Amino acid sequence: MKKSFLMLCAAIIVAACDKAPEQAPPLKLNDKEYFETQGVNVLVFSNTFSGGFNDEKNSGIEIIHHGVRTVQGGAVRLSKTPEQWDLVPASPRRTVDSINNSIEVAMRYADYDFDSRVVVTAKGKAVEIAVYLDKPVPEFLAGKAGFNLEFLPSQYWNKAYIMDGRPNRFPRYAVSQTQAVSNDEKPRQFKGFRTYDDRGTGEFVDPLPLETGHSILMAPDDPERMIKITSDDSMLELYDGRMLAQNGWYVLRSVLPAGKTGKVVTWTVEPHAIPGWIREPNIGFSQVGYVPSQPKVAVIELDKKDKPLATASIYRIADDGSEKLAYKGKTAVWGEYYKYNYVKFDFSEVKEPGVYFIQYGDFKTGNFIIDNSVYNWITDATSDVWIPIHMNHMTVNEGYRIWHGEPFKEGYLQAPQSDHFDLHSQGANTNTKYKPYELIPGLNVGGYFDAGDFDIETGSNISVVQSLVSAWELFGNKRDETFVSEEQRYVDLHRPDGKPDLLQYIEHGVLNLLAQAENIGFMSQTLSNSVLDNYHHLGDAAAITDGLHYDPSLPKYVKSADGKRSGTPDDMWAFTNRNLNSDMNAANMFAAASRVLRGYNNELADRCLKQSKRLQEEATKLMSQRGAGGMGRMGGQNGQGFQGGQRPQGAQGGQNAQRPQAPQGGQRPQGGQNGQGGQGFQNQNSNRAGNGNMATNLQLYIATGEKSYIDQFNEQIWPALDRNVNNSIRTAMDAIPYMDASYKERLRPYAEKYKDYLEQVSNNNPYGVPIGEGNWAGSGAVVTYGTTAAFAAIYFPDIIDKKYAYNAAAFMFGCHPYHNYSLVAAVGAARPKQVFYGNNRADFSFIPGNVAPGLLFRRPDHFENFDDWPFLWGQNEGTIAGNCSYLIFGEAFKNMVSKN
Ligand SMILES: [Ca+2]
Ligand SMILES: [Ca+2]
Ligand SMILES: [Ca+2]
Repeated sequence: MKKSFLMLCAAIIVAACDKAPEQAPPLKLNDKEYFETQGVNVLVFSNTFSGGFNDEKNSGIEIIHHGVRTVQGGAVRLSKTPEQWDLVPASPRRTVDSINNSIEVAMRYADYDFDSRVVVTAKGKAVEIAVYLDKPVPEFLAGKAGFNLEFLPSQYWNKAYIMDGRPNRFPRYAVSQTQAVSNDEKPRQFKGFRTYDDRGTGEFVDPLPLETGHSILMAPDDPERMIKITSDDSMLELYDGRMLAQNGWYVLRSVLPAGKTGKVVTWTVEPHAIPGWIREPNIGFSQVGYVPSQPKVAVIELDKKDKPLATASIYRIADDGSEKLAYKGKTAVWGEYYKYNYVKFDFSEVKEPGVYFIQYGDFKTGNFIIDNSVYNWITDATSDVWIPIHMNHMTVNEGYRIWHGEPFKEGYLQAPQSDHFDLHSQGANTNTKYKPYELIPGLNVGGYFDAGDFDIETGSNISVVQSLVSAWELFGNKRDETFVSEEQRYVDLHRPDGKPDLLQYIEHGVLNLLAQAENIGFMSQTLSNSVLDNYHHLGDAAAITDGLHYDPSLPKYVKSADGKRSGTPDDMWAFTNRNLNSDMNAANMFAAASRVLRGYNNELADRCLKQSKRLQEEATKLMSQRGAGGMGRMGGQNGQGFQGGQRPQGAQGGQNAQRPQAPQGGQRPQGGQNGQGGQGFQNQNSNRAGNGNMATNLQLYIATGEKSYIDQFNEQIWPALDRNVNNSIRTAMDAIPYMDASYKERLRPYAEKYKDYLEQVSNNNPYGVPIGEGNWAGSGAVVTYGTTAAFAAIYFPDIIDKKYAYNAAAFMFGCHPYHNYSLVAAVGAARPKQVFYGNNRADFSFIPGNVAPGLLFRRPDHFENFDDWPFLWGQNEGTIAGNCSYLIFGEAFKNMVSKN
């Protein structure tokens, strides 16, 4: 309703504007080094292409158009519709010329010794984009290299475009024409891998244009999206990138002419700016609702040109459906945070259970509930649906639907030496008794898919078991909504089987990790895809590989006569670089698991304890042999560096610094696609892990009662707390139930210090939680922060207020920048997010209970979370480790809330 009203206003303004075009303000280079006018931001390599995952659809020339980043990828590219693993340009030089209102960026493809430059200059309401060559395009790239600009499909599909006067419409689904071209003509992809399986044709698929011409007007039917692009010297070609990959964008490009130097392509790009446009307020509140006693504060995000209103109101929806004013109060200006201005509206006084909404000026939010029960269900979707769907090596059924069949029946091969994708690698030495490509027996059992992909990240799986053990031991959640049969390799959702789900989930995680320890001898880095062309799989996990053992003596795509082997090299690989920190984490986890499994599955409990002691001993011995100073202290090479990198916030160093780094074992140093789960989790847990055998010693003490373990723990914990209280207090609190009262008393001063840290974080931004700025957004860190804060409020209620954990919950459930949707799939009554980067992302859907990384920071000043485009993992992917740490958060939080 409101939107169509605004559109109408916009249309009227546009109509008026046609009569007085001189009123539209010109684009100007601002002090943040982008071109700006109200409603339009043109960024020129504020965000650079990253080497780790190549094209993340987050880089180059970008346009934030009426608040939405709808255009990106502006750069010289080597193909028509670049995919994720196509080469991206390095940008060795970026020069901002504020006098001439222009930015110049040098681009380089080292693989082809190919350099070019792009110069973007503001010219009135438009920018001119010009590509310069000092040397002609290399021969192989002639006719291939071009200047590309990409447009977000979900914001343009179904809208009109007009090319050289010919009207047309952006297609809702990818249905256009392609040609097959010899692989010899395909520019090299990332590290020489191929994103496609050519089925033996020797050809790749090359899209044909939807339209070509010299002038295109996009979305004349939508003033917020309308852009006019013209080129006198080059042909504009419009492509649909989704022909090759579901995450492709619409691409407009001009091929660079062969044999020429100087200014070779010139475009004029004019994004329409609605005169006087002001972004709608984003009224942040908890979609899940509030318990009566808690603080209730809405955070209202405002355009800087918007004038804050002095008051806001709370309306109650009465039993007869009428709306009654329940509270009216003053707003309080918090101030500026990046590009927006913030005011807060405290309505803590509203305590009566009921259904409410917020009214701020003309803006009315969706409804929310105040009641003591609102948080009761916050983890159910995660525990009953998301986690079991991510069980590997099982068929997973729900009602009438099979989520996936049993994957990877052929097992896992020893990885050969490989500088791999997804941040994995295998060194020259396998460290095992297996030869490269040899089947490692027993690994195709148990374990969890990492995230939106299907590998088993060992580090994540270890943390999953640890989280599940904590949930079991600390909160005793015996919920039984899932049928799990390891014998049948079958999972059925919503079917109780008399066994607590948590124990079954722990058992399932342990089965794979034990198989690694027993068959490999130590913890693998990962069990992952061998070929890139099935790594990006979307659909049934059981269809990723053919389930048959790879036999190189057979021709590709051919099966053996007995139907048991095939010539298709699709078997998964086990990456076996030994990482002592990972072994130490596993020792810690196995000790905890053995304790929980005792009495449920004694045989498994015995195996866990045996591996725990062996790995702890071996890792300790090997570490002291390696003799690095930090190791004894921190228990592993990751520990230290990791902590430094993590705090205060996530991937600070941002995309360039972090991503390309080789993985250090199972732990992703930074929010890699996977690490992620990791991320938030690791914030805390890797610290715990990083605190190394400190946490392991505690777990072994709890498991065995042997005094030597707790003596060592005591020797380690106090210096660790002295070094950095917020990194170690969670581990310290984990010990409270097992220690005497004097231990807790000795912790009190550290709880006081921790409170100082919480206070400091609370004041850093309007939302009062740590907000990350890495290229994997920061929900994980918020969850971790909230978990530790909740535990602290439980153990030290006289020191630590509940408000810190309440802030974290509110952020997750809707009180955050950009939009106010709950970041947890299907959780939050009125408006959870609708699309996530799960393995069903091609359907623009979600797997219930998933936790999105959330608000992705784009330099220099923009937070975003797309809810109509699932394919940006840094915003929308959930990970097994992250979602299990959300489970702990939920349990700790509910426990805290219930305490008076
Ligand atoms: Ca069960
Ligand atoms: Ca196979
Ligand atoms: Ca992965």
